Amino acid sequence: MEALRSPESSPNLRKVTLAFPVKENEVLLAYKKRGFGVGKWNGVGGKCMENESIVDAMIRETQEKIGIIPVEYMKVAILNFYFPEVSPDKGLDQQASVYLILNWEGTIHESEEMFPQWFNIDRIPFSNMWTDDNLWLPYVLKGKFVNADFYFDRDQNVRDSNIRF
Ligand code: 8OG
Repeated sequence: MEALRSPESSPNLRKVTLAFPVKENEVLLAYKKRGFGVGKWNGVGGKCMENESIVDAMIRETQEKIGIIPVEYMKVAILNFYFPEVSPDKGLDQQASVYLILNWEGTIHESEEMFPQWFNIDRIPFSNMWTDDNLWLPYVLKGKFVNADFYFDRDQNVRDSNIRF
């Protein structure tokens, strides 16, 4: 059986960003209309480009996907996603840097890839999200920093996790 990949054995995880605009007791989620994670509600984000900083990627992805430019934001989590049952060549293993966006310029709008909607933080649609999200999102929305490793099966369900607060 293949050993679980880990931060030590996979130091070069693909870097991705994930950002959640927040106001009062609401969080903005966006419905993914195509690509990886299609059909799920999620924060907004995507892959960092070569030679692009993580913050620059977070700002670019947010602008591309929901039309706003983050001006005040905070990093709230580093999440390592592993797919031990899928060949590493597929590039599914990745590290997400997660941000809350506290202030922004522009108007939130739909794009070809995502449909945005505000949700009360007590009514987040976890049953239509990645299955790890209910293990960390409630904590970061309450101001905790989360550092975690999640191991997924072929069906994109979490089969193991290691969460540090
Ligand atoms: O560029 P692309 O859309 O493929 O980037 C994937 C996006 O999906 C990126 O913003 C990170 C995010 N994402 C995962 N896995 C998970 C997960 O388990 N939970 C959440 N909330 N987002 C995830 O790739």
